[in-house]
Formats: sequence, C-alpha cells, structure tokens
Amino acid sequence: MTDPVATPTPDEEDMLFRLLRQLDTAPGASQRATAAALGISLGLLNGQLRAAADAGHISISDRAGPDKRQRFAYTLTARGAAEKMRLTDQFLDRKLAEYNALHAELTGTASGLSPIKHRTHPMQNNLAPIPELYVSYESAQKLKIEAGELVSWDLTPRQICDLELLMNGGFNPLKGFLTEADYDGVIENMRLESGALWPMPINLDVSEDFAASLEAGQDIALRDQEGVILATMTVTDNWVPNKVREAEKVFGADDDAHPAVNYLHNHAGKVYLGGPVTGIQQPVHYDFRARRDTPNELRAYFRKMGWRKVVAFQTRNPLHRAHQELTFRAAKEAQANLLIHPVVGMTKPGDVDHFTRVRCYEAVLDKYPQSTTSMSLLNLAMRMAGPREAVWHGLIRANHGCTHFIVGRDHAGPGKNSAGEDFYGPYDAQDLFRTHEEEIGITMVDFKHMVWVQERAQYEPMDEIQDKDDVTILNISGTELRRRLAEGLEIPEWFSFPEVVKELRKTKPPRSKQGFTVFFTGFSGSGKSTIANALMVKLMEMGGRPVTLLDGDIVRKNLSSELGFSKEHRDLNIRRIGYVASEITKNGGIAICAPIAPYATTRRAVREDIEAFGAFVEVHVATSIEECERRDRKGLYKLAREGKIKEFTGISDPYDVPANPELSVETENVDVDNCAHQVILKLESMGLISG
Ligand code: PPS
Repeated sequence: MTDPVATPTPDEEDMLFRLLRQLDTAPGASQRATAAALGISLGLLNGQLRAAADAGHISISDRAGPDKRQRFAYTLTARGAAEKMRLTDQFLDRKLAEYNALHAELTGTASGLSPIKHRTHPMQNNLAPIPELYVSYESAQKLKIEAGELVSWDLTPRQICDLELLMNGGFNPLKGFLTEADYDGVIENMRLESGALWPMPINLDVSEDFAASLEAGQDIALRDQEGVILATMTVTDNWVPNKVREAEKVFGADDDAHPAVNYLHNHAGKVYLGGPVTGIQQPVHYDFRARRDTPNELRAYFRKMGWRKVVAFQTRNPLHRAHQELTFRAAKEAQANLLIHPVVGMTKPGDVDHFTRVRCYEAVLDKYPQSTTSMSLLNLAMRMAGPREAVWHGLIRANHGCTHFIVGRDHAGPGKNSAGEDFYGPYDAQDLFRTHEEEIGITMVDFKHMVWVQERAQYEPMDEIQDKDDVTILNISGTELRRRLAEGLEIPEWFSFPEVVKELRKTKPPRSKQGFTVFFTGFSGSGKSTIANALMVKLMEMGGRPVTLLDGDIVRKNLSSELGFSKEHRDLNIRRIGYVASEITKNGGIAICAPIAPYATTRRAVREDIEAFGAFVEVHVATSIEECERRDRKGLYKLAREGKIKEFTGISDPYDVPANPELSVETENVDVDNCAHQVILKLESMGLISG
C-alpha cells in the first residue's frame, strides 16, 4: 500500500506561496536574508527549502559566498513557476473574497467585483518575464558592501557589455561566464553542456598573474572602469584556452584580419575564468538612457502595447533608404510590429560612432508610422562572426521578446581576410540560422541584397528583379559612402535621407579637415626624427590644423621617463604614444610620432586605436642597419657592439619590418627635404591635405 498523500493545509500553501515568491524575486539572497523577508527562523526556512526541493519546485545549487562560506542559490523549476502561478491566483481569489465580505459588511451592498481568471491562458511565451541574474535591491546593497572585501577584476569594455547582457537576461540561458565544459561544447558544436544551443564563447579573459592568484571556487568582484562593483562571480573554472582552435571553429579562420581573431590574440587575456554571476547593478550609461531597455523592459513594453508579433532589425550602421524599405517589407511580410534594435556596445573597428548613429536613427524614426515601430539600443559587443553571430543575435532578440528577426546579406560580416577574400559567403548566415530556427525560437525574415531601380524609383530585392537587363540598377556600398563623405562628394537623395547625410557630414568632415597621425618607424639613427621635424615645419607652414611631434627621444624624457627597452616597456611606450596621438587625431589635430616601434603587433594596435578617429599613415624609414651603424650619430651602436647597451634594436633586439606601410622612404643618397616631401605627397594623395 502506498502512503496516502497529505493534502496541504491553507497555511502550508500560504507558506509555500510566500517562499516561492521570495526565491523568485531574490534567488541569490542569503538564507538569512530570505528568512528575514519571510519573517521565519533559519531552521524553519531550511525545512521549507528541503520540502520545496523534494517537491521539485526549486533547484538548489551551491557556491561559495562572498564571505567564502558555503552558500546556496535557488532557482524556481518549471514546476515551481507553475505552482507559484496557481497559488498566486488562489491568493488573489481569497483576497478578493475577503474584500467583498468587508465591503458588504461596511456598506451593506456587494462590491460588484468578481474574481478574474488570472492567466487562464498562459502568457504568450515571448512576453512573459525571463530570468535575470540580479539580486533584489536590498540584497544588492548588502552584497555590494561584502563584495568590497573581495579580490576584484576590472572589466574591459567588451566584458562590461557581455556582463550587462548576462545579468539582464539578454544572454539567457547563460547564468555566468562559460565554464570550460560549456566553452568546449560551444566551440565544437555550438552547444552548452546542457545541450542548449549557444554559438558564441562568452568568457572572462584575464591575465595569467590574476588567474594564478585565485583559488578554485573563490568569489571575485567584477568592477567597471571607474571601480563600481557591478557583480560578483564564483570562479569555478580557470583554464588556458586553445585560441587557435577558438579562432578556427568560431570565426572560421585563424587570421588576424578578422577583428575578433585579432582581439582574441592581441587583446584578450591568456586565461579564461568561468562561473556563475550574481548581478548587483547595471553598468551605468549616461547617454541615451531613455532609449536603452533590458529584455524584460522590452517584453513589458510589447505587452503594454499589445504587440504580439515583433520583427527586430539588427544594425551597426546608419539607416539609409534601403534599410527603411527592407524593414517595411519585413514588417509587412511577418505582419508584425517593428523594433529597430541597433548595437551601441562595440561594433566593427572603424564604424560610425554610436552617438552619431543614434542621432541618425532618431531622424529616420520620424519616417516610420509611430504606433507600429519602436527603437531600442542594445549594448552588445559584436564579434563579426557572420553565421554564428546571426544565430547569437537571434537568441538575443528572442530573449528581448521579439518573434521575428531580419537576416540580410552578409549578416555581421567582418570584411576581407588577409588574402583579400570574404570570410563567409553572403548567405551563409541565413543558411545556418534556418537550420536552427526552431531552437532559436524566432522566425527569420531573410532578405537578399536591396538595390535602387532607377526607372521604377524604388528599392527592390536584387533576386526579385525580373528585367535586370532593361532597367538601371544603382547601389552605393559602405566603402563608396565612406569615400564620398571623406572627399565631401554628393550623396544622392535616392540613397539616403538629407537629415542622415547632414549628421554624417557633421561627424565625418572631409579628410582634409579631419585629424590624422603620421607614424614613423625605423632603426635608431635611421633619420625618423629629422624627417619628422621637417614634416612638422612644412605642415605648420600650410596651417589649418595644430601639429604635435611625439619624437622617440622626447617621449622617453617626458611621457615614458621610467621605462627601459624590454619588450614589455617598449610596448607600453608605444601604446602611450598611440594614446596621445589618438586623442590629438580625435580632436582634429595632426600627430607626428617618431619612435623605433619595433613590434608589428603593437604598431597594429596603435593603428586600430587611431583609425577609430582618423587616418593612420605608417611611414617606414627604411635605412639599413648597416647604414645606421655606419652613421652612429649618437655613438650608441658602438656601445651596443661592445655589449655596454643591452637589447639594442637591430643589434641584440628584434625589429619587425613593416609589411604594408602607407609609405617607405629610403634615406641613403636622398636628402631630408626630399624625404619629407614624399610624405607630403602621400598625405595629398590620401586627401588628408589639399594640394
Ligand atoms: S621603442 O622601442 O620604440 O620604445 O624605442 P624609442 O623610444 O623610439 O627609443 C628612443 C631612443 O632610445 C635610444 N636607445 C635605444 N634604442 C634602441 N634600443 C635600445 N636598447 C636603446 N637604448 C637607448 C635610441 O637612441 C632611440 O633613439 P632614436 O634614434 O630616436 O630611435
């Protein structure tokens, strides 16, 4: 005979309801805080938790708390969530009955209110709230103080973006940075250990020294760049990844021309940490606050507006007429409302900055029917991983409550590889998305390339044009648009909106009015400083923009006076020069740098920093080491040969000859004036100075 199952008493049900509600709102709170919120003892709470776990209402995972003592996290299971919903209805019905009785007692009449059948139909999946990793406000205040004692990691800009989407549910089902097992699955077959689809490794990459200082299971605080604690993380996994494998599997090739592969090898830390995250607060954004929404805020908005179908448009570029046509068509095809969902976290190096883009989006938004379209900004750090990225974007948009997602031609494409070919086929992203569409939980609205058909004065998908030979097909590529902006040329009305073009022209004045950097590199004594000085004077004579010379020797006397010539110190020295030059470039000035800068990777990093704001002109002063040694103007080569100066470039230290400098100048048998003139001609040909 089986034991009769005891029916719970109303008090027991009430207790269970309050417990589930509390664990749902503050799953990461300490037992003490949970017991206090429920007004019961710790002993009683423990009994309740055990019973709820036995009944399958909650799952318990353990982790070391900030105080390093064992601590548990509680998550409502699907059964627990359903039970909470049932008990909520029951609770509301009871309260209503109590109210009706009171109303009758006080007024002698019925209140007229009748029980509403709450959620008789479960809330539409994409509109119901999704789990976040934040603790309640009260717990966050406490945890913040406790976390102040923890070892902390200062997050990089990319990690801040990742953390924000982890915490607010944008990366649901991730509960933290990937563990090693999850990472392996994601790399190999786009699956977490649980089997769930997830195409992108989301890791906390750190330095070897920091990783070595941690114990297994240790809690760390994650801080933003101002030192604000955003979250704590329990480090369960700590490993050195095989980055070549990651590059090949995730990005399709171990080629530094891919921005994410370059990031992986040249910026990301050598060690990865994995483990669950407890969210304390959102990263602070001072810009466009009203335009930023968490997944749950967007879901609530769609609920409120009654938007049952929403098609999302992902973009990292300003919107032009082709985009508008494409989004109109997508909304019509899906019979859905439209969400313009641009990425404002990190996009492809060299993209139009997000401040300008958002101003452009706002101008275009006026051209959409107001009640059908909305815009929200997504603080995502893109990887430009084409097909995998499209699947990832789909999952993120599904988490944000969207039902449809536009995937166009070359979605999140990184451009050309180092052999000058595309990394991915133009429709690879659509193909991979289609394979996983059901699991992603969002319907793809695929689009072919949109082009302007002059005779019909409208945009049409290229593959739908039947009379290609009889009509004039026009298109302006991103590269062509950049060229027209850089050279101050006309941008036709059929291509973009006057408001957008005006915004773009404001931030992207013609090249001859932008800031830029001339970066000389070469051996000591090659003639860098002499040519740089001559160039400076010539540019000052022309006038128009302030010119600053950051000469190797001068920098080492001022900015880098404490540094020596180890690889680490040289890199630091060059990064400092790069930083100053990028600030000058950003503010419309001309920076001339003349360090040895022997390492190609460091020069590339500086190039990237500067190209975000203006042109970077690398000039290799290609004087041979033999000639430099023969000149030996400072007597240093002699000392280096005698071993009195160690790590001397070209004698006892390496120099990576630039592979693709904008200009290479020979100084043997050519005078300084001529060398400087060659640079001037180069600047003219690049449109940086007017002839
Ligand atoms: S680096 O590698 O770019 O950081 O070097 P840089 O700051 O340009 O070096 C500036 C000058 O330092 C003198 N010097 C040396 N150069 C190379 N190797 C060693 N070990 C070294 N020790 C001192 C050298 O004269 C550099 O001057 P110029 O001629 O300006 O390149």
